[in-house]
Parts: sequence; structure tokens; C-alpha cells
Amino acid sequence: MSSARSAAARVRELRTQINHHNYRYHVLDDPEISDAEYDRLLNELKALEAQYPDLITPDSPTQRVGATPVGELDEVVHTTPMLSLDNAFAEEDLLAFDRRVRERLDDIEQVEYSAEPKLDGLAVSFRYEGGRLVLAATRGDGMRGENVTHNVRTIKSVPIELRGKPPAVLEVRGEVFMPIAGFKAMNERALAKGEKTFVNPRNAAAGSLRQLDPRLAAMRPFDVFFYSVGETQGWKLPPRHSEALEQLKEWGLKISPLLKIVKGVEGCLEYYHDIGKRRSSLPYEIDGVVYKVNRFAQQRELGFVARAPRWAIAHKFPAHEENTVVRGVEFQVGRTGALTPVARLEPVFVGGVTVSNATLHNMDEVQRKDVRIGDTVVIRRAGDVIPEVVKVIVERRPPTARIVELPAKCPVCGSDVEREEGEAVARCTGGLFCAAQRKESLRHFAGRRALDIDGLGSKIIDQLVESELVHTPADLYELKLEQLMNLERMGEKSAAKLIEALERSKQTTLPRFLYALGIRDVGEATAAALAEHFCVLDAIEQASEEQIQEVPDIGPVVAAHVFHFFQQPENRKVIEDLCRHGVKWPPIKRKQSRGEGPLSGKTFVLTGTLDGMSRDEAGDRITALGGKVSGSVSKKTSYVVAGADPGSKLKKAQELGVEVLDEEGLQKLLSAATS
Ligand code: 5U1
Repeated sequence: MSSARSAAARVRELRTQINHHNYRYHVLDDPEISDAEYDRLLNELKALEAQYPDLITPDSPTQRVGATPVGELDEVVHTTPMLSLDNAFAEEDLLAFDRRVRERLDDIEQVEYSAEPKLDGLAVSFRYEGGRLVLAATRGDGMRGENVTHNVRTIKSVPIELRGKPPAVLEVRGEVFMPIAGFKAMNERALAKGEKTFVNPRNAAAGSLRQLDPRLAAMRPFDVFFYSVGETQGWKLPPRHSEALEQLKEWGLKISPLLKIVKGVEGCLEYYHDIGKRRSSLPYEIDGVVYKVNRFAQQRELGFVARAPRWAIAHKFPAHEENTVVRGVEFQVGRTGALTPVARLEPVFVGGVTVSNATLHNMDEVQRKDVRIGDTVVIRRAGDVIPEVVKVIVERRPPTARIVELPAKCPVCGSDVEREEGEAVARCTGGLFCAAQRKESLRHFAGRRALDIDGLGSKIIDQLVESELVHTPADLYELKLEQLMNLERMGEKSAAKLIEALERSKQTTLPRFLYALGIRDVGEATAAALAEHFCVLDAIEQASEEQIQEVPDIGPVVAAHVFHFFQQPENRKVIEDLCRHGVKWPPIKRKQSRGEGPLSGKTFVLTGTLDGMSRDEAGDRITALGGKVSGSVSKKTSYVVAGADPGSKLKKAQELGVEVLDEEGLQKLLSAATS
């Protein structure tokens, strides 16, 4: 057999395997192999396709990202209208809905409903022909939407090809959304790069899905749940909606794991309260639950009113927006000294809790929204985050309303407050002299994602700082049982547990430790990148600003913060004390090849989006051949590899006369180095 023929066979085999593992991971949430094994399969397929481009097909798992942006979004006419849902805000609304349904169904006693959470994302229609995704369109006005196929193809949980024996035509509808963790990580990355952040996952999803450039959408952490069927050809629908969804799952389409069949209105209400309780722990935002009459025959009997079906309703969670009055504005001092204006409000019940404070973020926001003391404002609780002031109801402003002013001195420690040119945030200059900064640093240090000290809650930290028992995180490890027992609401048992938790927390990881230090703008992702790049803490402490900038995705601002942090003798002392108390982490294996190879001595800087591989993969291939990958361009850089939308690094390369390669140039160089 020729090598091209055996490559074709291997490509087919790899695609089958990868599609199978995609299904296990995305649809069943039950992966059979590790991420690393999955990556190996995908990389092998990419390498074969790079070597034999004739074998590339549009439905290959490597072909999610199209090469070119679209000019504008085309209009799409939906073959069956995309319906909207009526809303039930109160229990009475739901009771009335159920009554109407039963009356129209010849007064049956109890209706079978299928229930599932209502996600706060974007409704999309997906069309599969011959099992292949041919079109994805936004809802638009229900009759006409916009073609977003180029972006939807990049969503890993949307199959490009269905499994098994799908019908000739299958139109399915679902909600595309951004999980909260992905949204936060995306914002953190944007912040580190000085880019625009999104206010909430819904806005992020809506904005990103309508992107013209699929390479940008591909970088956004989308997910999807399919919830209904549109036009079909060659499929005799089963009797029930829930059975149809189960069949979609068999074909590889992800449905909500919280889908449930419930009996009558009582079953609906039980489901509603159950999901309400679980809402805050779900990895995505939901704004209610949806009930659908489960039997298709009954759905047909019920029909529609305007564009909403009589057989379905969205039962919304209580409104998260209310009006109230700003009684005053105080300034809270955060971990890095940032002063956050907080509106003290006339207490108001919002979405199940009484709210008496709302963040105003910073002075720019106060001025932009023109919030004054005495104003009536709209406040919002988005998910379960801190409530915020949405806007002022100017018509209700009393003549006595007072303008909010930034204090010249820190309200906690009296140190000067500074606001740097062009910065929205004002800061207390007191550093760890400021009790507020100390408390916040300790809360951060003990947090679940940092050293994870179980039982070291906010109230205990307040007492430890106020009683001067603890000044720095290292002091925590000097605490004695008797000292803890003397704190308010702390018995011997919980004190002993806290001592145990402190002991346990000493065994950590370098990324967690770096994150726990609370360096300005160093979130989890940046801490992990620093750890991976430098491998040992010593190297980070010794690194220059330029060397820190070599870490992928760290720009000059964050590099300056990291460098400055480690220059401070008091910070070094805390680190030294922590290590002396036994805080430790396992060594990190160096990723960059130090070995000799055809690219030894060559330094590469990667910028922009590459088509055929991610920047990480390109970096792995370069280092595997002995080359080095750096995050910043200098005279010593051998090559700058510029993909689509390159950043300022391309300009710098041109200024310094560094050779610039496009992706093809890099591929050639890598092939030459491999052969
Ligand atoms: N979970 C879910 N969300 N959602 C939205 N189901 C559901 N059904 C919808 C909509 C607009 O419409 C049906 C009427 C198909």
C-alpha cells in the first residue's frame, strides 16, 4: 500500500476516534481518555492533513475554523418559525397556563410536561442535511435571522457531522451560551492584554456569535444545549418531546442534563424550586425554567397564539432589578488598595434577597451614570454576584441630591489616595499598613482557588487583623490553638480544625501560590502562565521586566506589576517566611526543550491567530525541535511568526528588522527542520 493510501486510512480512523471522543466528552460528559491523549490524536490528524492536504474535508474535526472572515452576516429565512415563549412570573401565571392547557385538552386531569432550565444565552437554529451541519442562524425576529454558521462551526459541542443514522434533514434549535468560568477566564485574559471586557456572559455570547471573523469566535468559550426540533425530513417523530430530545442526544446533540419529565402543575412547581436552589451552583446562568407539554399530539391540539405556542411557558425566576434610593456612598478598600465606591441603599428585595449595598465600580462609572446621593436608582443582581447600580431615574432626583466625591485620604487608614493619569481606579497608598488591604489580602490568600484554607472565613480574618494577631499571610502559620479559641464564635473543635486546615494548605502548587500572593492583575491564568514559563519561584523573583514579558500573554503592564511586587523587600520577606513555615509545592517539569535540535539557538515570537494550529501547538513543535518561544520581540529574536490580526509585535519586528514569517513560512521551516 502506498504511504498516501495508508495515510488516508489513518486519517479516517483518527476522525472516527476523535468524533467518538467528542461525543463522550461534550454530549455524555463522560470522557474515556485524558485531554493529553485527545490532543495527541488531534495533533496526529493535523500533521497528516498538513502533509496530505488533499485529504482535508470540510467535516474533518480539524476544520472548525474557516480561513476567512465573512463580509457581513447574511439574512436567513427560517423554514419553520423560531417561536418565542410566554412568561410566567408568578405562581398564579403558571396555574392559569396549566388550567388553559387542561381545558383545551378536554379537561384532562393531569398533563405530562417536560421541564428544563432556561439558559440566558442566544437562541440559534441549526440545520443538518445528510447528517452534516449546513446552516446555523440566529433567531432574529423569529421569521428571519442571521447566518452565523462560520462561528457556530467553531463551537466544540456543536457536531459538524451527526452520529449514527440521522435523517436527511434535521433542523434543531438550541441555546448557545457562555459558561461562567469560561466567561471569567476570557475577561481575565482580555484584562491582562488591556482589551475590552464584557459585562456578562449573555452580552459576551451575543457579541461574539455575531462576529464576522470566525477565528475570533473560535477563541470564545461557547457551549450549547439543544431543546427543540424544527423541520425534519426522513424522521418519524416519537410520540413525546422528551423522546425526541433523547434521540437528538444519540445523534450527538447535547441536551440539558437537567431535563425532567414532571406530572401536572405540582410537578412543575417542585422542579422550579429545585432548580432555583441549584441555580447558583450551576456553571452557567439561567433565568428560569421552561415547561413543555410533552406529547406532540397534545402540542398539535393546543397550537399557537401569534408566535408563542400554547403548549410551553417560561417560568422566570424573580426579577433581578428593582428601584431604590441611594442613602450614601462609601468607599471600600480592596486588596490592591483600589477604592470602590459602594452605594448604601434603602434596603430592597431583589431576586429573593434583601439588598442594601450596590457597587458603583469606580469614579468614572459614578460620573458616567451621574449617580448622586439621594437619587432613585435601578439596581440589578446579575446571577449571584454583587448587586450593581444600572442607572439613575433622573426624573426622581430631589433638589437636595449631592454629588459623590472621591476622598483625599483612605477611609480606613488615612493614607493618601492617588489616582494615576488615565486610570479609572483610585488607590490607597497605605499598602499593608492599611488594615483593609491586609484583610482583603488574607481573604484572597485563604480563598478556595489560592491556598484553600478551609474554615478561615471573613469574620475570623477580621478578628485576626483587628486583634493584631496576623499582619501577613505568613503569620497565619504561627497561630496557636489557644489564640484561635479566644476568638469570637470559635470553639475548641473549630479551632483545631482550622489548625489542621492550615497545616494541609502548606502543600500547594506553584500556580496557586503565585495567585495567592495577590500580585496586581495576576489572576489564575496569569499565575499558571508564570509558573509554566519559569518553573521555579526563584527564577520569577530574579526575572527582569523584559524576561517576564516573554511569558505568553503577559504584556508590559502586568509584567511591571509582577516585577515591582518581587522588588519589594517586605514581599520577599513574606515569601521567605511562608517557605520557612513549610509552604511548598512539587517541582514543575520544564516544557521548553533544552536539548539540542535543528532549531537550537533560534528564538521565535508568535503573534496573531494561526489557521492550521493553535499558538500553543506551534510553540510545542518549535520547542520540540530545540527552538525557544518568547513572548516579546527584541533584537535577539530570530523570527516573528505573524498569523491573522497580529498585535504590536509585528510592528516591533519590522522596526527592529527581525525576519517575519507567515504561517506557511513557519510550516516550511518546521518541515525542513524535521526532514
Ligand atoms: N430550554 C429551553 N429554552 N427555550 C427557549 N427550551 C426552550 N424552548 C423555546 C425557547 C424559545 O421555544 C420552544 C417553544 C421551542
